[in-house]
Amino acid sequence: MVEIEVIQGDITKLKVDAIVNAANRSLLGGGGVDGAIHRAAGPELRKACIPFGGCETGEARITPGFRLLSKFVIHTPGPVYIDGLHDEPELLRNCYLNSMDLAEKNGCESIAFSAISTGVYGYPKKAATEIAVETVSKFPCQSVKKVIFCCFGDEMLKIYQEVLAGK
Ligand code: AR6
Repeated sequence: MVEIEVIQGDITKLKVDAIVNAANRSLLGGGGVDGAIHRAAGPELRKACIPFGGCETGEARITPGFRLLSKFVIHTPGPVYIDGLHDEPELLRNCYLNSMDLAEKNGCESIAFSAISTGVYGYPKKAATEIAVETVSKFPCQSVKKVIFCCFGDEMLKIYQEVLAGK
């Protein structure tokens, strides 16, 4: 079974095989964790994303990590939360599934997720965390041995800890 760890910190500092970026559909950078990842990886990251021509919500693309310590960056645009009745749960689940799939296809052993859609895109934090934890826990991992949920603040950390403890 895959090992799941929750940490609080900056995902750009992690030395793992892949970090997952909460991107937008342009894949060309933005604010939040996306901006932090592009700044830390350097301009090569944006150049590597241009040929994709964007990415649909819930899908994922992989690039090298360039100046990051992580070997790869997996970019996935999460859903903008409207009211929960616009396929948001399924789209968010797809972000985690497609990211795990790319990590597997690229032989990753460790992967760190940011809390996709829980910032600017407004997904209720606890509901998003339940989807993240459930989807990753049930994923049929082969090469991936360790999944890290990287929380940026106390509130998010507490929510992940509660969800993992089944509360
Ligand atoms: N390390 C880890 N987590 C972080 C970091 C960091 N350095 N910085 C922020 N977070 P958001 P979204 C957390 O808004 O909601 C961008 O402009 C943050 O606290 O980055 O999916 C994109 O280009 C929150 O819990 O992503 C899109 O346009 C989580 O990362 C849009 O925002 C996600 O927050 C995507 O919105």
